[in-house]
Amino acid sequence: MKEIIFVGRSNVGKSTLIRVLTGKKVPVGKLPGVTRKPLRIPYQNIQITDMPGFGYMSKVTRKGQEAIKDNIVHYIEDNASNILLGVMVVNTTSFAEIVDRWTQRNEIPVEVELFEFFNELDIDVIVAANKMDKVKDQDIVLDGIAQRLGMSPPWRQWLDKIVPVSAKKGNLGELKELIQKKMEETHGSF
Ligand SMILES: Nc1nc2c(ncn2[C@@H]2O[C@H](COP(=O)(O)OP(=O)(O)OP(=O)(O)O)[C@@H](O)[C@H]2O)c(=O)[nH]1
Ligand SMILES: [Mg+2]
Repeated sequence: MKEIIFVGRSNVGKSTLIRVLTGKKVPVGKLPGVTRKPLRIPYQNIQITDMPGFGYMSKVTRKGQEAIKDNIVHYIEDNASNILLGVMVVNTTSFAEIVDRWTQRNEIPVEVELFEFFNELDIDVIVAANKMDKVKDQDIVLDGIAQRLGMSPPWRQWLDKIVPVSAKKGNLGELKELIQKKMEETHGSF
């Protein structure tokens, strides 16, 4: 079955977003590390996959975190032919700071790596810029996200790639329409 996969750092709101989108009672929580293995949720004639988050999690060692990231990469690799779309969820309030911290250490930030990985595998990817309810200078912050993912600002040039949302407020912005469009585009080919 074709699938749309939601990935992102832990606690960014992947599961909450899927809850709003599908209306299904997907487990969510305040602490990072709620979703521990890929959870498949039926949605129309496809499945939505809620992935565990990568990065910091209470009670998980650095090595454990690394293993979770590797599992995500392998999952995408193994299922690439079935994946219609990747939705990379980011916490808009902390994205720039985290990416810059990694870059200063000469490490490739996981979100940048994953974004490029989807592109390499020719899988369409949308960045859901979540927690917009907490963001003040929205255009400036969204420009910063675009730029760090290799898309030159202004972010509004990338309306089919970057979608501001607030899962907590039930605001999916254009995400639902973009997903619908993607599903219709591929209709008939599966
Ligand atoms: N302010 C705000 N909080 C949000 C938003 N979306 C989710 N949250 C909160 O963020 C926390 C984490 O939400 P989850 O949906 O469990 O996050 P997740 O990305 O699935 O986390 P893991 O499963 O641990 O990887 C919860 O306390 C949510 O209420 C949002 O749009 N705005
Ligand atoms: Mg989750």
